[in-house]
Amino acid sequence: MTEILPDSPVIDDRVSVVLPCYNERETIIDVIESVLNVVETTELKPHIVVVDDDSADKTGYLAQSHFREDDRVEVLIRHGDEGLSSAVLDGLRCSVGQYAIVMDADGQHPPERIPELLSQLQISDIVVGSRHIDDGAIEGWPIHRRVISSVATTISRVSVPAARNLNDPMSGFFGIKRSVVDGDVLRRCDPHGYKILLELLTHARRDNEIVVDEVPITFRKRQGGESKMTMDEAVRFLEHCGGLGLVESGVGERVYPPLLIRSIELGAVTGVGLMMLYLGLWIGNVDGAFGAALIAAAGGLVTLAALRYQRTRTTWEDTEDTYAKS
Ligand SMILES: Nc1nc2c(ncn2[C@@H]2O[C@H](COP(=O)(O)OP(=O)(O)OP(=O)(O)O)[C@@H](O)[C@H]2O)c(=O)[nH]1
Ligand SMILES: [Mg+2]
Repeated sequence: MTEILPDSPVIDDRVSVVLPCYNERETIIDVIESVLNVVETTELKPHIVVVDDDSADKTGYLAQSHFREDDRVEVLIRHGDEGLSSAVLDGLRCSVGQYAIVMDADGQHPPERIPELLSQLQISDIVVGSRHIDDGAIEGWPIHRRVISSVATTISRVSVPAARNLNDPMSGFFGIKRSVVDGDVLRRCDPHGYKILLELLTHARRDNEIVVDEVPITFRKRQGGESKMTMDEAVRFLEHCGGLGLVESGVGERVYPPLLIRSIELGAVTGVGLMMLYLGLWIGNVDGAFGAALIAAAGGLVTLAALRYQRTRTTWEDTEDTYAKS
């Protein structure tokens, strides 16, 4: 009988691919099948973790029933509006093996680039699928989307030091060595909004040097379903960048980033509100209706900001804001 040594290292030859999804029933099955096929061409075995936030269109249940017999696919269905970044963190918590890949479930990220991410992970800790390096591309984005994306990329590079040397810190397609995001890093992450890569980069490099690289990808058109990008997500993104800047500067150790960021927000909105009030009173002498509208808008803005501040807790995760999924 073969003796199994109790301390023999267990080598898991699987790679986890985390697929966060919300209302993606049109694409989820195709995406999972493509990922399975691509990973099967590598030396590693696929382990898919679908993380669904109880989508109204039952994306998670669809994946669950379609792959019921396939133990390569795990589906996590969360209840209670938790959001993209925390879905990725939960997916990473369920990951196995040496590496994990994170990608969208709407068909925009090319699964055929997974082998390249994996091979680059032999020498790097985090490998980002980048749209903004040679051979990278974005299909079919209108000009306004390109402008918004490049402004957001600049904001993240300026405010988040960990993003400074990356061409595409906003990417949602990346590979990561699981040793880099051990329990401690995942515990420290305080997800807010869409950009989980910024969060992971910031916390992973707090204790250790990490090597980050990029490989080119073509970001395709959505293969079905609808974008979840909203104005509210844009505001959260700005808050998140500010919060991560505080974490990296060390101020975040002394003051809770969410409270400080929301205080600054409330102060700035109150300033703008006062200017609108002054303008409204001034214009009101010439055109009463327009002046009154401006004064009402000023009041509305300041009330919203005050409500947002009042709902803020010490972590972003516990913070309620004015956002609700449709
Ligand atoms: N679990 C979970 N997944 C989400 C949530 N919001 C978005 N997603 C998924 O995250 C991925 C990225 O979201 P998208 O809306 O495609 O964002 P995007 O690619 O920046 O925007 P588009 O280019 O307009 O599609 C998709 O797979 C979404 O289904 C959420 O709240 N929870
Ligand atoms: Mg998308």
